[in-house]
Amino acid sequence: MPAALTLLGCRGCGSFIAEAALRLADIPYSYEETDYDAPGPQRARLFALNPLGQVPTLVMPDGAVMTESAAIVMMVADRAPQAGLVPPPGAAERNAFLRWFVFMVAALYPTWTYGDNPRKWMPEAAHPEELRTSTDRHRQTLWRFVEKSISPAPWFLGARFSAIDLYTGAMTQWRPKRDWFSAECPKIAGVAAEAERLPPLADLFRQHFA
Ligand SMILES: N[C@@H](CCC(=O)N[C@@H](CS)C(=O)NCC(=O)O)C(=O)O
Repeated sequence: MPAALTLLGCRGCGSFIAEAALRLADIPYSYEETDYDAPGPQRARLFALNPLGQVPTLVMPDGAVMTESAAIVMMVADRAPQAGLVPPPGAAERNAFLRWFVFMVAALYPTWTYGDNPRKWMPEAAHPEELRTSTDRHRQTLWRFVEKSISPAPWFLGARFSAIDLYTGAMTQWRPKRDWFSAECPKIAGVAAEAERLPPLADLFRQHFA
């Protein structure tokens, strides 16, 4: 039995997505809680493994490092297609999956990256918080666009579960948070609620977001 994967993550963060994928795939892993903002040995370890200082960061049994939630999801799907994370080539949902999967990581995720800690990106600026305001606003525009585009039944892609439901479940916990989605984007809120009810993930959702 090879040594388990090691996931560096933090409570309530996007590492939840990688962890949920590993659980759905029944792939054993060990977990290291890593506060990417708190100086100390764990943060130093994170930066040594991933110069972006981001979670999820995954260390493979042979010491190789994987970063980027989407890459980790694809790797897990390769190893465990039965987990249903990625519709396979030829599946009716494949193109929609590719589109929204990349949208989650390429369009939505950076709005938090740049908005969470605006001073990091604008150290000289008199009002760095304006970057948070503008990225928060942009994110709401993006979510409203998603809301108009999808017809969940009950999953983001329709009848088929996919990793996008994990992104939706986690990202709707972040600004502008669940109440906003319930009021403004009920279809997205419904997808998130459905993901939270997945039996293998209910505990994990609670650990990260309760
Ligand atoms: N593109 C990366 C983004 C990961 C990311 O931004 N993670 C956040 C936590 S939710 C983080 O580590 N932020 C710290 C930082 O960017 O300095 C992915 O999809 O994994």
